[in-house]
Amino acid sequence: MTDKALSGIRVLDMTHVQSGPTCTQLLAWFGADVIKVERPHVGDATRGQLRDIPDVDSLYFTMLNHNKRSITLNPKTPKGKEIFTRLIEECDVLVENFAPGALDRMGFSWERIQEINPRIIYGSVKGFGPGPYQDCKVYENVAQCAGGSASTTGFDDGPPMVTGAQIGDSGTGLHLALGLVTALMHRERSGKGQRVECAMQDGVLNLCRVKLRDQQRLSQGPLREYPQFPHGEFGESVPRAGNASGGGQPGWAVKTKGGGIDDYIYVIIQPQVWEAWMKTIGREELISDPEWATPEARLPKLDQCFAMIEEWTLTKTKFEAMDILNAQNIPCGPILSLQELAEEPSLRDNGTVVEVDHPTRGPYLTVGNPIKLSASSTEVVRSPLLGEHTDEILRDVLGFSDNAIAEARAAEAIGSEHKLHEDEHPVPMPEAGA
Ligand code: CAO
Repeated sequence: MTDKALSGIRVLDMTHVQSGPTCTQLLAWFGADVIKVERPHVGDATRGQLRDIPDVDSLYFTMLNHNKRSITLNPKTPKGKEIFTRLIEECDVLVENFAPGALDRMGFSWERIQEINPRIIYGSVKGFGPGPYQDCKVYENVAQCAGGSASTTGFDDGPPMVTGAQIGDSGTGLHLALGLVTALMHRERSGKGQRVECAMQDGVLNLCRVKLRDQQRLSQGPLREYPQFPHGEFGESVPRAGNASGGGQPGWAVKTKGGGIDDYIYVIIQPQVWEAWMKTIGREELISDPEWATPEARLPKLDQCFAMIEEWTLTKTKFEAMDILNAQNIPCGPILSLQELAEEPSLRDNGTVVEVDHPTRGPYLTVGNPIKLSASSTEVVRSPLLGEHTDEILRDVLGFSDNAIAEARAAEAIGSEHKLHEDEHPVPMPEAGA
């Protein structure tokens, strides 16, 4: 791990569910020593959520907590507070995404944390920033709705729609990871830590930036690239745009041969490829026809353009269409199902889809690090079992003796899961520190 970009950085990871864990997983992939603190005998709630195999850590948990070590610790007990304080002293970054005020209620306000370690960087995810909703608990879809994504996703005649991409949770985790690394760089110069806060609503709105662009354009007239133009109605706010492109080039998802639910290809009509398009679909007469030849002429009848294209794409599979269109530099992309993505050899080859072995669940597929650094490669290591590294962390990071560990356990500051696992599972435990 010594050559990794973040090696030497120690992260006290108080995160749970999805938003926080995605952030600390990225830091771990870049080489930080991420110590995940979990409630004794309970752990991150996702360990038990959406379980596919009884009594085994769920894929929800395993896929968000790679390359971390797990300690079970209760900072609400007197001995637990002592240990947690020592960990704050030894760590560079503390990250949490509890409901507002939870860490303060444990006795660790930002002021107290700074007092313990003025160099520490404290990152947190909350649903909302300061304002009327600052005390609310928030999950993914709530953030998508509150951040502008749901009102602008879906079709004009349908309800607001959430998206499958976890832009509220994983999107905010990404924002936070950037904030933490930036704060670490700032600490190099200032010697001081700082607080980094990311609100899920803000993160989603940031990803909906172009929709706020459109909101302001709307006051100058209809949004001519939206499917509502020219026949539909525009109200006072940005409407749902179906599959229309969010940029300046018209695009749409058209059906392909096969008739399956994912037999579609997304196609874009740039002015410079109009000729290639018309030749490909056998409508050469429209190349120079003034009714069709310019973007302005096509704009009011984009639906007819895509209908013509679809007549052709219906004669090809999405992969055949890809080959033909890419050869002519026509921007397009197949609608890929998760099954197709899981089986795609190029994603396996470049480490984006990875198979990982786990001592109690066996092999499973996961998404590896999508950020590739040339001098800091990522090896995806399975997620830790609950409390797997409790003793190791107390010994190696805090210098605890066996007696001190036993005392902490007797005081119920730390859990005894590691022992429980050994009793319950005949599978030999992996080496600590994996
Ligand atoms: N030892 C003892 N207690 C612990 C502990 C530990 N190691 N770790 C956590 N706890 C306690 C907390 O102190 C808290 O107790 P109090 O309420 O008494 O202060 C309690 O566990 C539960 O924490 P929580 O309120 O954060 O958890 P929840 O399940 O009720 O809410 C969530 C979950 C996600 C809605 C909430 O944490 C939240 O809004 N977080 C911020 C936004 C966020 O990240 N959302 C993304 C979630 S993923 O979709």
